[in-house]
Amino acid sequence: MGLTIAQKIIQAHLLSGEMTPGADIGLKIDQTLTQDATGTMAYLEFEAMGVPRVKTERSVAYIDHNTLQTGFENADDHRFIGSCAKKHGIYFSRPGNGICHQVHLERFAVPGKTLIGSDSHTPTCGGMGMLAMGAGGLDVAVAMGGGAYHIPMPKMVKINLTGMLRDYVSAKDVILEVLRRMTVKGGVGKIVEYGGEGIKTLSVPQRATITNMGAELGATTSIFPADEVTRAFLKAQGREGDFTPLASDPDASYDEVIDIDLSALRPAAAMPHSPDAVKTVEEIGKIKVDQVLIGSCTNSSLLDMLTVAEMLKGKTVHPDVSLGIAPGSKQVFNMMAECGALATLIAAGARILECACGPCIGMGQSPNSGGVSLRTFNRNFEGRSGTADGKVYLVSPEVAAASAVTGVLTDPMELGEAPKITLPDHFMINDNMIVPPAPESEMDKVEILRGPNIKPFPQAQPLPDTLSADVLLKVGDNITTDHIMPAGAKILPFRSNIPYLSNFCFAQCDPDFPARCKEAGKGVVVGGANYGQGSSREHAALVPLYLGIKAVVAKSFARIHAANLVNAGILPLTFADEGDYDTVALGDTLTIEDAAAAVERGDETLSAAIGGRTVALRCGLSQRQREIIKAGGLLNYTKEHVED
Ligand code: MIC
Ligand code: SF4
Repeated sequence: MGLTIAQKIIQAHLLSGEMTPGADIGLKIDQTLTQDATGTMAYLEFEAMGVPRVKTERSVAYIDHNTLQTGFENADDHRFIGSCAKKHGIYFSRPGNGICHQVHLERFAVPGKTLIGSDSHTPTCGGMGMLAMGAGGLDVAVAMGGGAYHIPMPKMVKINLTGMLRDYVSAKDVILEVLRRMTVKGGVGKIVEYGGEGIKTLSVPQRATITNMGAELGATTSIFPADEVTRAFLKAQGREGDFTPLASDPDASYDEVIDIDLSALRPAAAMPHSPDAVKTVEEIGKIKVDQVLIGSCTNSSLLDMLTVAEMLKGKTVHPDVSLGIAPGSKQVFNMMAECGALATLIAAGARILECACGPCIGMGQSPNSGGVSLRTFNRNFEGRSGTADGKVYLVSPEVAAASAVTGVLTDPMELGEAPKITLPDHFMINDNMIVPPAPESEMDKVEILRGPNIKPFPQAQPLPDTLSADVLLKVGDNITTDHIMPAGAKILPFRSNIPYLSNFCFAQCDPDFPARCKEAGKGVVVGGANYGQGSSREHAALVPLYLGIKAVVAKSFARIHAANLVNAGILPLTFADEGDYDTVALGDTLTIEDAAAAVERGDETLSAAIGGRTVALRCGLSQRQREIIKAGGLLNYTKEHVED
């Protein structure tokens, strides 16, 4: 039987396991990336493993998240990451060079290779036929050290694109349509592959918008074939030599096929507060808008910026609207400056922000109280903007630009003729903000520069024989890692200080949770379906570990978060009968006799006494994950297996 694109890449990188859906597979990782909000921890973990130089083909450390620098903390972290990069063989993308995913796509992505990144939007490079996955920092550290990356073998979904996007309808509208159909948990355990005649009409930046926001489906990753469109993009980036064609076999079989006619799509928006709450702009109607923000790793390419500039030419931003624009990379920014697009945007009244994540992660530009903010970003979780009652709608650059001028949510199809933007034959190539590592012969001379904000990370403990702890929190469905460990300008600077971060754990759901944990000394969290969706931040596991959380019992988990819990030595369990979720109350004591032995034996069902009743809990861990739990987390496990 033929193979899908992802199966081909997996087969070529398979170090352990069989390609049967759900089975644990270990993959050889060719490239890694980190960003600064997860990077400090990842490099501390890499140091703790004791491997002197990275063993990957290419590892890159980006600084793009914490660039507000309201105190010394972020600048210290940047310096620390820069020095680690130099010493250990990692390329360092300096602050100002752009958002990791945009820069990686432009300068490093290679079709057919594997990439993991300590950021959930790493699948962006799937737009170029790369198997690119988000992972926890510790998994990235292990991959840098030459270890395999383990995932459950995903099922395959094919999205068959036909037709062609109409004027003013954008790649963003394609992924919004996929989200509308599949929902934020519809992609869990799956890889989404795009194919069909329609893909030929989509450029690499458009494809990357689609694979980027595939993260919001909960999918393991999303991928496009590498074809002549890919070759042209690589050639324009001066990297034609990196091109290899890649396509699925004609008889490849998929677990699910979804057909989308591009010509039938209309400009759409994801309404507050979930990326799958999608309606067309026409259906939502002309609501008043307070803020428009254009940028983020989803929509900050040159194509996006030139489209917006063309739509704003000779216009003025509506008096009631604040328009902010953050280009995705220095390459994009520089080219906008050269061709005059930047001047057009300035003239229209846009507030130009540095090329970084910025407002996407709540680093500035929080909207006014109750304000409506249209953003070309990928997440609109409640409170993520920094304004608790802000209402964030996720839209395309075209909808954003049209609405910035009218002051109300506007379907750009109502405007006149659409601008026709073509990508250049040659991008401006200047990698002067990417610092290469020191040669191996000089690595010993490089001093690691540590700031006072870097605190030791918590050490996981092996599972006790009898697990007995109180339920210290009960939450509902679709809890995001932004709920578990919020980001934003006030908290993000402390990503390397777990004790301080712990004061904000679950702040939005229950501000008393940290104090309750500290008093109890140990505890259990109970969650609904898709627990831990969203970001890859391992802080959402490390902070609960620090607070003494021993297990999380949920209806189901998002992939990266479940892996992060195991890596931190916290046991993720699901209710065998989802109805039991309703019977558990805050304060109940959960006891699993013989927990360590049952996990080690490979028991798939554990019997728990919760509040006087007996409840069956499922333990869906692979053999390797069971050993990690037994060892007390991935770091201990890796140290034990260092000779393997
Ligand atoms: C996000 O978009 O939520 C982030 C910030 O990029 C995170 C990473 C982090 O929390 O540092 C992600 O997507 O993984
Ligand atoms: Fe940065 Fe936002 Fe992309 Fe996360 S989603 S990497 S915060 S731009």
